[in-house]
Amino acid sequence: MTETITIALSKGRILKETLPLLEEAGIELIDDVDKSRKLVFPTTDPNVRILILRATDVPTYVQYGGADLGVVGKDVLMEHGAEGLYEPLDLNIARCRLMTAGPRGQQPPQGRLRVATKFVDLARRYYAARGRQADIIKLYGAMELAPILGLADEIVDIVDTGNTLKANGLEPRDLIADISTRLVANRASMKTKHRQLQPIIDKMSAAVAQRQAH
Ligand code: PRT
Ligand code: MG
Repeated sequence: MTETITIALSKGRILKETLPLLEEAGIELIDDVDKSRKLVFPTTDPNVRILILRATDVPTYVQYGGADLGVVGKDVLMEHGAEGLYEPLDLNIARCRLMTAGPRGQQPPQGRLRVATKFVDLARRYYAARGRQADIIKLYGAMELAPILGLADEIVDIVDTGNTLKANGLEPRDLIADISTRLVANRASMKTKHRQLQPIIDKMSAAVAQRQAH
C-alpha cells in the first residue's frame, strides 16, 4: 500500500537551502512558496506533501505524527527535546553556533546571572550543568538588546559571523553547541512507512554527501 508522506519544513532561512536537497530526492514543490498562501503544498510526487511551518512547530508536528519527516535546526531540536523523534540525517546547512554572549570587555557577574534568550529550557539545562545560578528571561527576538538595556547580564543566542553581536556592543563568551539543520522522523512512521521513507532519507543523504565532496 502506498501511503501519503507528509514533510514539515521550517520557513525562514533554512527553507531555500532545503528545497534543492528535496529535489534531489525527487520531491519538488509545484507552487511558488513565495507567492502562495497555502500551508500544505502538493509536490511532483503525488504521494508526498509538504507543510511549511514556523521552525519551532516542526518538532511538534513530527513528534505527534502530523508530519512523518521534518527539517529543522539543531538549536530548535535541543530546545524542544527529542521525544518521539529520530534524527537520521545532518543536512549540514544553515551552520552556526549557539553561544553565550555579553557586553564587550565585561566579565559576567559573580553570583546569580540574568540570562535573556528564546532557548529557555536549553539555557536552564546549560547553566544548571555548570552549577551556575541563572534567572532565565524569555524573549522572542532581539536578544541582543537585553544586555544593553540592563535586562540581562548575558544572552544565549545563535551566532554566525558575529556581526550582530558586534553591532550591539556584545562579544561571544562560551560555545554551547555547533548547530546545523537536521532531518527528523516520527518514530512510529519509521516503522509503518519505512518502505517509503527510507528511500527519501537515502537520496537526501546522497545529495548531502555529494555536496560535501565539492
Ligand atoms: O524569526 P525567528 O526568530 O524564528 O529566527 P530568525 O529569523 O533569526 O531565523 P530563521 O527562522 O530564518 O532561521 C532559523 C534557523 O536558522 C535557526 O534555527 C538556526 O538553526 C539557523 N541559523 C543559521 C540561524 C543563523 N544561522 C543566524 N545567523 N538562525 C538565526 N541567525 C540569526 C541570529 O539569531 C542572530 O540574530 O542571525 C543573527 C546572527 O548572525 P551573525 O551573522 O550576525 O552572527
Ligand atoms: Mg525568521
